[in-house]
Amino acid sequence: MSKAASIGVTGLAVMGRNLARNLARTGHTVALHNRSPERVRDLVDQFGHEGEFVPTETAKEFVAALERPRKIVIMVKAGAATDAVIEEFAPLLDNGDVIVDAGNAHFADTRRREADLRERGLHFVGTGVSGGEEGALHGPSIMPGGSAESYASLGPLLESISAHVGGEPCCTHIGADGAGHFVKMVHNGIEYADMQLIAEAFDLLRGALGYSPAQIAEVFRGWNSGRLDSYLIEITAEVLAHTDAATGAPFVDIVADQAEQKGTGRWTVQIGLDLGVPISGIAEAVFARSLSGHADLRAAAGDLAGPKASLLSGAEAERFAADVEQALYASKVVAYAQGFNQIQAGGAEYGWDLDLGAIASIWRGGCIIRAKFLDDIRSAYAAEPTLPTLLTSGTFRSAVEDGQDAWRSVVSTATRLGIPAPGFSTSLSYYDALRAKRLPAALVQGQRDFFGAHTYRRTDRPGSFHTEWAAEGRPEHPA
Ligand code: NBP
Repeated sequence: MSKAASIGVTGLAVMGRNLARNLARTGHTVALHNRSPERVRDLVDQFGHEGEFVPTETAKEFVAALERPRKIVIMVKAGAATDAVIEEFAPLLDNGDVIVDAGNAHFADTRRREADLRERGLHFVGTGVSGGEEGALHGPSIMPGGSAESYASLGPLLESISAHVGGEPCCTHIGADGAGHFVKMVHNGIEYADMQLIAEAFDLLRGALGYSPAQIAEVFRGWNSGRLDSYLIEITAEVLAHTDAATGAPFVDIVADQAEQKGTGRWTVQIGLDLGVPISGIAEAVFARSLSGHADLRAAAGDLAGPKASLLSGAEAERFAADVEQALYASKVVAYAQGFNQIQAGGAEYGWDLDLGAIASIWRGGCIIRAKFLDDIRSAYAAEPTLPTLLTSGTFRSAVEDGQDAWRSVVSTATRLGIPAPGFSTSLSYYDALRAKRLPAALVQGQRDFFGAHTYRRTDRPGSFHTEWAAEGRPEHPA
């Protein structure tokens, strides 16, 4: 008779298998299950020596292998498969058992599932897991939602397998029901923006200075030893330095320039719109991927005229790489400021008591956006938990204010040379819009009142006003 398993994993494709191995390597006894039992056998054959596994073939066997309260991690394709697996296991479980969905579920589905399972006496913990397959094996960033009670029994287990930074686990209880998956969704939206901004920096260095991918890799390596130090900058340098074995060409030049997406970035933007949070940097990143994929549209418009452009020269060329670093940093601050505002708005809408500093803290290791930068975000929220925007906190304010001339210069160079830089430009516009004393929104309200009697508020007295445009609004036309 095998030892009772402290946790079980069902769904043993790449993510589930690596998470199960991570749990076993960390000293937990792990029950294994998968719809097709071959995956269970393969895992035990290849990695059985790594720790204590309890292989099972049926749902009943799997449930029987677990100590109580049972903890089952589901790691299957998000959507209908998750519901199917929940319905397979829930009837076999007892009050107080915990079902963890570690797939990339939409947080609204997680809220629905949590409410349903709570009614049935079970805990449901929608959990964001970031870091891809390597993270799952060596220590991901883990964002569990669900009840505080479920975290009391599950948390130590998850913390033990998460990445650690400075001895602290990259896992914390995010908040009730769908909070974990919501935060993971915004994490992915920020990841889209971060990647887009880095890609724009590459395009600008190439288009304005004529640098080769290998030269740009060197620039990025330099940046990676400063304030932009991050996993994404590090891997970008690797990708840019890579040569295609078949052709000898820079790898980046033989890859089709159509970026794909699995959908979490799109969700972030959709929810941003629903919550009314301006996440323009994240939205531009999602649209930039979408635009890149419209091959027919691009082919049809490919011969449109552009500016007569030549490479930069002289002093402008000399300082351009440093300017791009400043623009990248400032635009990145905007992307994170917008993402954290969306998290704040989600917390307010769904009644989650979110600790923004703790969220920044668990993104410092294991996940794709891990970066030194997140330490500063953590400090900013520690100093002021209800900070309205990261842009106004000490470190970020001074960095962005000091870098704004370079930021503006890079955006105007991009415009002058006809190099698309949607992430840099929209971030700068966001910065300028936030600091503007008056916005042309006043005129938009006037237009709305004119054609639709939508009313407006005045700057000089409270209340709601409408102008009788036909009677008093139209100026006399000269005869
Ligand atoms: P997949 O998303 O490719 O899913 C494959 C797994 O789902 C297999 O175990 C498969 O069983 C199972 N499954 C399916 Br499909 N339909 C099922 C059903 N109706 N009933 C029971 N099981 C079913 O695996 P993955 O790439 O390992 O990702 C797992 C989860 O982790 C997803 O939600 C994904 O979004 C998320 N995630 C992935 C990454 C990543 O880098 N890949 C990162 C972060 C999160 P079978 O073996 O019998 O076909």
